[in-house]
Amino acid sequence: MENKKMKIKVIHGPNLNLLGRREVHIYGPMTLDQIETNMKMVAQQAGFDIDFYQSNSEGDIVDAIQGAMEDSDGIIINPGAYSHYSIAILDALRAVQKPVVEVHLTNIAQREEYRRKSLISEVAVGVVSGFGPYSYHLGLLAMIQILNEIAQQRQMAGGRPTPGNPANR
Ligand code: CA2
Repeated sequence: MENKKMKIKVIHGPNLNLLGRREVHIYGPMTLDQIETNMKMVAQQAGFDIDFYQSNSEGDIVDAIQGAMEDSDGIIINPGAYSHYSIAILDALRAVQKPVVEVHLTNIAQREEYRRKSLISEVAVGVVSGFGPYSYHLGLLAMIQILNEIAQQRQMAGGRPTPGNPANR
């Protein structure tokens, strides 16, 4: 039987639906649709399924993260402004126990004081910040690498999970 493809869930937080249409001087001219089209191409070429979700509501994002527990192998998330204060999103990401890659269009370390700290980074395998839409691309390459490593380790372990492996987060 053919192996089922691994699936990556990409979650975008509040206001990211406005990309390319407002504040182009900060976030660039590319729309969310364009970013997703590029990511889809890369993911499919690498043999992964990918799906996308955007919401302006914290609770809906928590629901989407919980959904990933059932249907996804890894999460790429730009939590938007929630990065800086949402313990609910942090808790959900911790609970799902899937690898998380956090992405930001801007370099949050260079921005206003209140944007410099992301609560979410605590549960992320890694963070890509400051490369505009390319942050998503780099985040996706990182996730592909992480999931390929997990698949390889599972194969070596004869299909059994490999406890204690940071890549399992
Ligand atoms: O740099 C990032 O990716 C951010 O997550 C973007 C968030 C911001 O609150 C974070 O501090 C850093 C804001 C996304 C808002 O996106 C807009 C796009 C176009 C027009 C208005 C907002």
